Amino acid sequence: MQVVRTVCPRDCYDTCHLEAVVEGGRLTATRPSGSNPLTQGFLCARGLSDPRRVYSGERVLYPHVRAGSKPGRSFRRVSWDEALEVVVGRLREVLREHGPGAVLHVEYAGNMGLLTWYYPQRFWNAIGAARTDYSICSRSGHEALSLHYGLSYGRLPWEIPSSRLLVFWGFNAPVSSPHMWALARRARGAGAAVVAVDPRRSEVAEQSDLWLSPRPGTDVALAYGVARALIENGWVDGEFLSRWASGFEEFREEALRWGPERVERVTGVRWELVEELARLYYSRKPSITLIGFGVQKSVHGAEAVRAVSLLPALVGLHRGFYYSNSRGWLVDVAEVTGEKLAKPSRVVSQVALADAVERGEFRFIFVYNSDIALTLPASERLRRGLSRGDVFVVVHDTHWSATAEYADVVLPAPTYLEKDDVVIPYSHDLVALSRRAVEPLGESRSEVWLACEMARRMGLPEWVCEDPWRVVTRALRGAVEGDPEDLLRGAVLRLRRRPLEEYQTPSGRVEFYSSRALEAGLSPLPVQPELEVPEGYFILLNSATPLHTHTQFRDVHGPIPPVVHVNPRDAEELGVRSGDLVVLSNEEGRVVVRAVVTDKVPRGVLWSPRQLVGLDGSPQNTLASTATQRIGGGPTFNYTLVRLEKAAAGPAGPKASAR
Ligand SMILES: Nc1nc2c(c(=O)[nH]1)N[C@H]1C(S)=C(S)[C@@H](COP(=O)(O)OP(=O)(O)OC[C@H]3O[C@@H](n4cnc5c(=O)[nH]c(N)nc54)[C@H](O)[C@@H]3O)O[C@H]1N2
Ligand SMILES: Nc1nc2c(c(=O)[nH]1)N[C@H]1C(S)=C(S)[C@@H](COP(=O)(O)OP(=O)(O)OC[C@H]3O[C@@H](n4cnc5c(=O)[nH]c(N)nc54)[C@H](O)[C@@H]3O)O[C@H]1N2
Ligand code: SF4
Ligand SMILES: [Mo]
Repeated sequence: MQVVRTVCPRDCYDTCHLEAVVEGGRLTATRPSGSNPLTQGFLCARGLSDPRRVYSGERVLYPHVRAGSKPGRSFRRVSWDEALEVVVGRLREVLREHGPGAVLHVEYAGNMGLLTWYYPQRFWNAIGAARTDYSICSRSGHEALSLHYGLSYGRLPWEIPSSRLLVFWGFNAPVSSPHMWALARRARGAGAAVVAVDPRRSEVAEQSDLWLSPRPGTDVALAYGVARALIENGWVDGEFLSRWASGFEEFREEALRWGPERVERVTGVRWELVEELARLYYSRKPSITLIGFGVQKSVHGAEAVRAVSLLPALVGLHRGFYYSNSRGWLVDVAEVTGEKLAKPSRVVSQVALADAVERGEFRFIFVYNSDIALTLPASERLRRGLSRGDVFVVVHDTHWSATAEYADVVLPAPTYLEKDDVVIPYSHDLVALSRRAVEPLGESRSEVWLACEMARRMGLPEWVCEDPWRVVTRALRGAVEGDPEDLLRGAVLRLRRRPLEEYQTPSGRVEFYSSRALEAGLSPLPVQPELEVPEGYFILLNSATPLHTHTQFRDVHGPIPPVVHVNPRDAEELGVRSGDLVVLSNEEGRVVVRAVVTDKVPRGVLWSPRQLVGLDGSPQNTLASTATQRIGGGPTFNYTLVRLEKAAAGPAGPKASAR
């Protein structure tokens, strides 16, 4: 038996360290490793079932070329050589006839490794292909924070246990960050108060000392309410504000406009609770406000992040929030992607990708590390675009993704347990090698190998294919304490970060009144736009479930539950009972799911596990809008407007491509 120390590279707050147990060349188990204190001796259900995912029947093991029409899984197995000849041949043709702007690479964080995610971009940057703006997940919030704080980094998880107040604002940590949540529970055991701000009674709301349930998209109003209560009660830290902040007067004036009546009317939260939260902010220091990606994926999510992030500054805390620390590290990612040596020809919206693909703006689309046919908005239109006769689609994935059903060529990739990589976490600051435990399955080949092989066949310059470890160590030099080369020898290194009291704004202070926003033609203060839900529509929220990472693990844990939560009074009005089939619909399309009648959601609000596939085979994201937020271009998944009605008698039979 052999034990290999490695790192989970999944798009997850926790970036666990784990041990892979290998017997006779076969991975038999994964278990927590002690080298990362955040892992705390446990893995989540996904980390524990990695061996099953590695050996899943859904693995892509060989290169395949399409043999039937799209969508579908009719492919012919071919050699790597033949597959690459087809891919490179078509790529050359498109470049010659339409230029690099007609070539698009789309990827995201299926595996966050520098070599898996970033290194292959050297190839695409060298030919000047178009890329996306990475707006799908957290970008709007990063941009929002940078308006007031400069960079968006905040507190580290290590500070959670000694905090006296933890405010989870639109962040369902028990599900989306089980290890940070475990630290929060420890803090609570030691007397800390835990607060949840979430429209629905989420897992975090159920386990909190105080739960505020604002209407979706009204967090700015709520934050101004808390600010007003702090100001009126004389609970703000005047000394801190005069030394470290600017624009407080303007902010104060606006906050005072948010009196109890107005806040209650807009948010639906009783003033008593608003004041209670303000009191906790004042009386329980230090606190951390953990701002979720969830609250930020709303109609004015970036505005919400702006407003919420300013609350801890009012009570005198330097960056008293956590959002994501990825922009606080000094890692030179552009070194890995080769952006320094070559630039993409154009950058397109990832959120609105369906619009561009449907219009036929690309002739060649290369997808890796992302399952766009399920995860991007307006799935039906995106799928129509991927099925166009004039577009050639290549997918490089570990598993048969939904997007592979729209591919012309599918190439097999090794999972993280079959290759070496380095993962940069976004919450904690520990870096270790994500080490290969077993040989790549079938004929799967890594992203690095593929990029180099394509570069060679295309005759691209040598820098594209520079030794990956040389590239990684260069990107990490100065960014970690110690020698990056020690990673290869099994060291756990700490990322260096900028000081908490350093603000990279033009004034060098926390700018309550943001000069950058003003310059960009935005409101310098956070704004709460008026929201009106059209008659007959509900707001559909959707968030993560414990057994899946986005679309992954359906092969191991079964489908993402195709259900929708409906408030009992809404259900009664619509004549819907638990277990009924219902149709969710809007201008983009329709999805059939099963109703669960529950008071976990308030009236007018629905909730579904995100990225589910409906019982009619339609993805949830058929309903999601390609509208982008003004700040950061982010999505509005948590403000998806839908109608709900009982499905006509007779179950909607699943379609063939119900994946
Ligand atoms: N309705 C709704 N939709 C959403 C969201 C929402 O809240 N609601 N959230 C959005 C957010 S926040 C995100 S981050 C996106 C995520 O969207 P995606 O990035 O598309 O996420 P996954 O479905 O996990 O797709 C990752 C793919 O990478 C593959 N993969 C895993 N490891 C490797 C590897 O080592 N190499 C290669 N080549 N492939 C690998 C997996 O098999 C999988 O097919 O979804 C977005 N979509
Ligand atoms: N198990 C699991 N964990 C994951 C992932 C996964 O797929 N599975 N994905 C990872 C990724 S890529 C991401 S982006 C994160 C996301 O993780 P989180 O940041 O926790 O985000 P969500 O789960 O999308 O939503 C969190 C909460 O926001 C609430 N919410 C929705 N709209 C609003 C609003 O207007 N105001 C407020 N205050 N709250 C609102 C929702 O009801 C939900 O309970 O999780 C990461 N962790
Ligand atoms: S998915 Fe997240 S919580 Fe689960 S093992 Fe990986 S890093 Fe840890
Ligand atoms: Mo995400």
